[in-house]
Amino acid sequence: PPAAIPVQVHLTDADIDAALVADVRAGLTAAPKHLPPKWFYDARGSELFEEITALPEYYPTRTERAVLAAAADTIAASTGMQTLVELGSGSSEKTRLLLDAGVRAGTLTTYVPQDVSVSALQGAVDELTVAYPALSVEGIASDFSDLSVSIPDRPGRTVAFLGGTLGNLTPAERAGFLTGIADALRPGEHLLIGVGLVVDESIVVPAYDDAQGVTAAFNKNVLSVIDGRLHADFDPDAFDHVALWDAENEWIEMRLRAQRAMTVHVADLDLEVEFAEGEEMRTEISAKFRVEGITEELVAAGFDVTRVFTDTDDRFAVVLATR
Ligand code: AVJ
Repeated sequence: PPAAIPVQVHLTDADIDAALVADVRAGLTAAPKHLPPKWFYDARGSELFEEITALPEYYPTRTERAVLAAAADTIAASTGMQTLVELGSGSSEKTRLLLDAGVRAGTLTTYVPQDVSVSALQGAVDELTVAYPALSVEGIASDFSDLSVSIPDRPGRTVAFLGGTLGNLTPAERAGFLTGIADALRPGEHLLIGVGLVVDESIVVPAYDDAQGVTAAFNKNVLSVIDGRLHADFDPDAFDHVALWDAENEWIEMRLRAQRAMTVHVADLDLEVEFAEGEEMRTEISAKFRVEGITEELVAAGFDVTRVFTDTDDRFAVVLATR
């Protein structure tokens, strides 16, 4: 096999620490308190997320995989993709469907997986370099929102943002992010985006509140991350996992609810935080979309929506947009 191209690292531990410090200070001193979902994903959190994707209740991952499997050749043909850039590639497991289709079509030469986790990225790059000897695989470790490094200049790009992660952004953040992607692309280049669709509450809530408690452990893990990295003394067991459907905003909101009044110390921030009994802190929004809504957002950002692929139950959409 060809020698692996080392992952390009565009964020240092110092950058990550500075971002964590700023996010935790802002979130724990706000009313109501909140923490951004990006800090779920240390090694343990990434492992728990992988477990979530295999749960019977968590339909998004397997549904998106089925949609991609059915649509991959059509996507390859209609994009003529030469370069596939994947934002937040993680393990790149579902992406193989697109890589296979791009290779079958004879157009794809380059895969650029981007992720915030250097270790996940290095593992994926090593495996893909062996599995796809004809492709050049160039890993980029960065914050996905840093689009000038996350979307390098290469010919014939299709940018993929899969898994429904767009739903973790607020509507205003989404608008800025989608516009930034449009600005990074040339006319005729593509964006492929996976989004969860609005489904009945009886389907979506269990997906974020599973019977085995894996999602609860994933949610509470963010407190262990803060304990470990900022020398805080959160007791994750003193919080309950909450997942609720916000029907007005059409998003799932995950929260952590304090079981009792307590004071938490965050040594590295020289911060003391009071929690009242029953106080809830938001840890994630996971917005679900309607095809008309995501189409409007993409058009507002400067894209044409070329194709919308969905599963037969209309639970998940893969949207192909063209700059
Ligand atoms: C990885 C952001 C797509 O929002 O469904 C899973 C994360 N949170 N269970 C999602 C998650 C709770 C997931 N994304």
